Amino acid sequence: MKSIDIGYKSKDELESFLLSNNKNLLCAVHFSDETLKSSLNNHQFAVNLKQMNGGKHIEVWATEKEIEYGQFNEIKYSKTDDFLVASLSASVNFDNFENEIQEKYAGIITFARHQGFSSFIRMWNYFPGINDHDNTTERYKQFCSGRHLAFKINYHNFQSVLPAGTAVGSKKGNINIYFLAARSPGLHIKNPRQLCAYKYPDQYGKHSPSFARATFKQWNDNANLFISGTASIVGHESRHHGDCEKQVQETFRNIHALLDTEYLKTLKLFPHQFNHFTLDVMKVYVRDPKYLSVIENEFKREFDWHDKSLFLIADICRRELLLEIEGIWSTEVS
Ligand code: 3EB
Repeated sequence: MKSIDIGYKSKDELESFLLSNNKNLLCAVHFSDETLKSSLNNHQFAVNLKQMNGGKHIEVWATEKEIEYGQFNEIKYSKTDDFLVASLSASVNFDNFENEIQEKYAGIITFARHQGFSSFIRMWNYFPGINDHDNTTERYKQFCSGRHLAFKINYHNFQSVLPAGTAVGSKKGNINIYFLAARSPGLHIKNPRQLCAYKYPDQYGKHSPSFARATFKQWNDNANLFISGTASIVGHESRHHGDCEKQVQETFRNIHALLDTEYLKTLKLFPHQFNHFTLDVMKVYVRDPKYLSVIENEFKREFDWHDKSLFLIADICRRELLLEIEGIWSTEVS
């Protein structure tokens, strides 16, 4: 049985899914450029990203475990005995973005620690104007600096505790950060085709991006593999400028490198018998809707991925990148 059950549902499916499976809602993430109707109970929030083709799916996190809901300043959360799912929504001053992000991250780290969940497993970051320049420094680079400094101040050897991550540009509105944290660390996984992002040279910003390419986390009798936002980057360099088809292919190679059975075996993920991972959800961030047909054509070779995917229109953190893909896999542990 999955400890965390994640899937995309329509609004109509949500209620009946929870009832018929006897599950509790950990969180519901609404991806839309429309304002959310008020009075959403428990842990629901909206991210200002439009779905392709008018899609209206909700990212639903559910569990059979008992949940405690709460709110602390700008952070809403749900927690079980084993994990914490929390989200921060805030308006920020972009003239002082680096400091604002460092403050928000310091607040998140303190909050999670206080709750007893000091190990971050997976984090998502959405904010408007990711490629805009304020005070001569690109907003994404300022974001990276703020996040980097908050982790560095709060953890010894902070690179080793970084969660899998995504940082993507929305069109307008609040910044949204949401995350999964646990009581003990997950396993930090490197991508053999890519340089660790926290080792990027400073041409990509004064402070390197603070995320792991993937994390593995075992719960009781099941486990998750969280693959970070992955793009057409080999080593540290963007590949295939202006060629979306080739960028999709390179991105797929990067994701397959992390799923490769022989590679995973060398990591000794868990002491139990090795099982294959199955994909639960995938998000595909596309810079411009005009690329959708090219991307979907490449997905014909990955049709099981296509069925599980949510396609979102978003800005990617490097201007030359036309798409980014992330996913969550699960497996039973026997
Ligand atoms: C990259 O590989 C592409 O800053 O949290 C992907 C996933 C990317 C997460 C982040 C950035 C982040 O560098 C961009």
